[in-house]
Amino acid sequence: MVEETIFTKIINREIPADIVYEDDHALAFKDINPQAPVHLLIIPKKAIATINDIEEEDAGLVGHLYLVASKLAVQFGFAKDGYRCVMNCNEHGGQSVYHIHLHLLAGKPLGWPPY
Ligand code: DGP
Repeated sequence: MVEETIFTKIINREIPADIVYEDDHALAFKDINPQAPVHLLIIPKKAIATINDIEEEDAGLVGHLYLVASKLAVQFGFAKDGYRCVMNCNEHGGQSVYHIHLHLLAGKPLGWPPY
């Protein structure tokens, strides 16, 4: 069984979040600690701990997170200027919440590489 994280509580409305998108399979909300002028998190409603735990049957769901990202890019008006989608994995990847999430960062030219 996957351990419940703060993101399950956000999905279940047990704790507040600034939700910007929801459908049957995904939720998107503003990051509590933004690293860019726009910093959204797009999560599946299904609790998957890390990228390592994604299974074949989740392929469509993970692809769906990117479709949500592109919709939000249009909605927020930064599709043309550009943006970055990042999913961190485990300690060296900088993952702190063990429920996969796509960071969507935008609103300024973003530096690369990220160190
Ligand atoms: P990561 O380090 O890749 O696991 O990213 C986790 C992100 O989750 C981090 O940028 C901060 C954000 N976060 C953690 N707790 C909360 C919360 O309670 N609400 C919101 N909106 N974001 C949170």
